[in-house]
Amino acid sequence: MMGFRPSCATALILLVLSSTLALSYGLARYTFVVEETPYTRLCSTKNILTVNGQFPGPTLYVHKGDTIIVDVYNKANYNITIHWHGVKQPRYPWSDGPEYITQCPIRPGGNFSQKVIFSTEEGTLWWHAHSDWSRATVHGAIVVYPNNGSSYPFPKPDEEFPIILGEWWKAPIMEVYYQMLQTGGDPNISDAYLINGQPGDLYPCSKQDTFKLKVEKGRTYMLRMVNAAMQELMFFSIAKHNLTVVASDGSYTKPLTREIITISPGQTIDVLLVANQEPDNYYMASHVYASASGVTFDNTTTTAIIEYAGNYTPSSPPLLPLLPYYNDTAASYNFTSSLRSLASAEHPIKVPRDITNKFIFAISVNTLPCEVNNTCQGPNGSRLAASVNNESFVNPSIDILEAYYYRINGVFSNRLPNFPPYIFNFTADNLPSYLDTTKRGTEVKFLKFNSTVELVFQGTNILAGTEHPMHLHGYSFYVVGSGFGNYDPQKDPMKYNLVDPPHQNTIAVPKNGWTAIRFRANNPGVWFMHCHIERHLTWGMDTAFIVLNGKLPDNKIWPPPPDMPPC
Ligand SMILES: *[C@@H]1O[C@H](CO)[C@@H](O)[C@H](O)[C@H]1NC(C)=O
Ligand SMILES: *[C@@H]1O[C@H](CO)[C@@H](O)[C@H](O)[C@H]1NC(C)=O
Ligand SMILES: *[C@@H]1O[C@H](CO)[C@@H](O)[C@H](O)[C@H]1NC(C)=O
Ligand SMILES: *[C@@H]1O[C@H](CO)[C@@H](O)[C@H](O)[C@H]1NC(C)=O
Ligand SMILES: *[C@@H]1O[C@H](CO)[C@@H](O)[C@H](O)[C@H]1NC(C)=O
Ligand SMILES: *[C@@H]1O[C@H](CO)[C@@H](O)[C@H](O)[C@H]1NC(C)=O
Ligand SMILES: *[C@@H]1O[C@H](CO)[C@@H](O)[C@H](O)[C@H]1NC(C)=O
Ligand SMILES: *[C@@H]1O[C@H](CO)[C@@H](O)[C@H](O)[C@H]1NC(C)=O
Ligand SMILES: *[C@@H]1O[C@H](CO)[C@@H](O)[C@H](O)[C@H]1NC(C)=O
Ligand SMILES: *[C@@H]1O[C@H](CO)[C@@H](O)[C@H](O)[C@H]1NC(C)=O
Ligand SMILES: *[C@@H]1O[C@H](CO)[C@@H](O)[C@H](O)[C@H]1NC(C)=O
Ligand SMILES: *[C@@H]1O[C@H](CO)[C@@H](O)[C@H](O)[C@H]1NC(C)=O
Ligand SMILES: [Cu+2]
Repeated sequence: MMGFRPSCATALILLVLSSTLALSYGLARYTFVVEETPYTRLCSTKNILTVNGQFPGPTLYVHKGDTIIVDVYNKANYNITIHWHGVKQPRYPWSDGPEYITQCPIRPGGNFSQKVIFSTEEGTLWWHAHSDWSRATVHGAIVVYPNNGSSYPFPKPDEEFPIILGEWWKAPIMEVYYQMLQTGGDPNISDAYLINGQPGDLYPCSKQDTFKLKVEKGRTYMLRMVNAAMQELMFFSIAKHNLTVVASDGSYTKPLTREIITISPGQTIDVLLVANQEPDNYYMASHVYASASGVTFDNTTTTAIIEYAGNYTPSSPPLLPLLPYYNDTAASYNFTSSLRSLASAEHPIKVPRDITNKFIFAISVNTLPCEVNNTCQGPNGSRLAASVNNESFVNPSIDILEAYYYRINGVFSNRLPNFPPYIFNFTADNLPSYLDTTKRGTEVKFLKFNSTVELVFQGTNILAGTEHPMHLHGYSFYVVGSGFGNYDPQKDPMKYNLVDPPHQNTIAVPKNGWTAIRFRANNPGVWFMHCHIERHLTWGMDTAFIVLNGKLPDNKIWPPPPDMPPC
């Protein structure tokens, strides 16, 4: 996988060309050309959307606190937007990227110069398309190094590599997407999972291209892991080696040594790998953690190979790690709930203690009646949907940010309930089917600048309980508590961790359980919040926070750039 660095020539030309670009003086500049490129996997070739012809796309290398410009050109036949996942973009939602939330899509032939403002993030993040389902192939890693004068809070690894988990359909992803919309049922499952774009040699026609990580005995490697899969949480392990987690979602963690990790779609995890075994070839492997009963999933296993340097006859096949069973909720939850912020003097944390806004958001998969005839492929001929507090989010046709900024009425409304509108045993078995349905609308939530938010996500067992990796744009939040069953507002807060909770931008709410997060609303703008399982996002498990401007000049959003894509 090729990374790339900005071209000084481009920066110079632009500097000479335009005084309106004075803001960009000195900023590193990158070019992303979105185009259709033929790729062969699993014995067949199809065109996929790529950035600069690469899949996975180019890795961006920055330092903490940098601001960069990415000039995005759409040379494909699909609308596109690019999101910088986990980058807070202080006061600058204009470049955040989710279509119809902060911008209209860049249409075929269009372009958009996106300013990406790094602030407190340090570690690994990623970028991906945020338009229809194009993120399946339009994604790449972002490496945020410590800034000048500081260093990693652990011994510097000898080498570092992005490890990007992906998901591959033999059919064009847009056909899978459109078919799901048309039938109203579940989308077709994928044909493979990928490690750095390759399925690995357990799949047909994949042996020679299997990703290989060359290591030397005694050295330490940092794997910058991204789960870019569309639909699934993943277990990951390396035969005979431990993995020591040191960061997640661009924040350092206390070192956590495990044989197996779980990573949610949207999440990033930095792990240290010590090459301390006999020189040989060892598999790294990943398959799903999928616990919803009655929901089919791609149960294949992707692999890559750790190849030690030296003269030896490698085991053939290499040793395969033992991964947990697909529905091993205990293994997944054990890992996710064991993450802790580093919370050191150099990397302090600030968990809000006095809470001004408390919300409980019930998150459900639902059904809606099929339009006109009753033959959709959801349960009982229904159309599948999903909701937050019984509101299934509908994308507007003008983005919410511009509608808010220019005061265009009728695009969204702020009536998302603060608490679930119906109280029932959310996680009970065999819930009555009248609970299946949901309202639809474009409902958001306003927050005053500098308010302190506690948000409890309550999973439900409507249709089938499953995990939901909830992602918030514009912020990282502290995960102060979680558990199974129904959240208890009296007892559960007493068990919160306010000392070293992990600082995440994506958190998997456990199956038939709850997760409590806290954040200070100090980044004004329009910030999408959604499940990072792609079908749940499409079905409407989404909302947005509109964080209002504060009183001081630097508490207000910047004005928009001149080249916002038109609606
Ligand atoms: C970028 O888009 C603008 C506005 O549509 C257009 O004027 C300009 O020519 C485009 N630039 C390139 C290099 O395509
Ligand atoms: C770090 O900053 C110092 C002082 O500002 C400077 O002398 C040094 O060259 C910088 N190092 C790098 C790698 O940029
Ligand atoms: C989805 O799967 C069905 C059943 O195997 C198949 O008929 C259909 O062509 C598939 N659709 C796409 C877009 O691959
Ligand atoms: C993995 O970690 C455990 C517990 O720290 C330790 O006992 C074991 O030796 C380690 N294994 C390897 C291969 O490093
Ligand atoms: C995966 O699913 C297929 C089809 O349902 C089944 O035949 C196969 O046994 C499963 N494989 C594993 C490893 O569970
Ligand atoms: C996991 O799946 C297996 C096989 O389908 C089943 O026997 C077992 O009860 C399931 N475990 C849980 C915790 O659901
Ligand atoms: C979580 O997993 C670790 C390591 O496998 C184990 O030591 C610990 O007991 C588990 N904790 C729970 C609550 O299951
Ligand atoms: C009725 O259902 C069929 C089969 O799913 C579908 O192809 C057709 O478009 C539907 N008709 C309308 C008017 O929605
Ligand atoms: C489907 O319809 C049957 C009969 O009306 C009902 O018993 C069942 O609960 C329904 N299932 C769902 C998932 O709505
Ligand atoms: C809710 O449902 C769960 C699962 O069936 C059950 O264990 C629990 O006792 C129920 N809670 C209440 C308050 O009824
Ligand atoms: C935000 O609130 C905190 C705590 O009340 C206060 O210390 C801080 O000054 C406020 N910040 C701004 C910009 O208002
Ligand atoms: C592409 O975006 C434009 C502008 O929002 C919209 O009108 C059009 O319907 C979109 N096309 C598709 C295929 O979604
Ligand atoms: Cu979900």
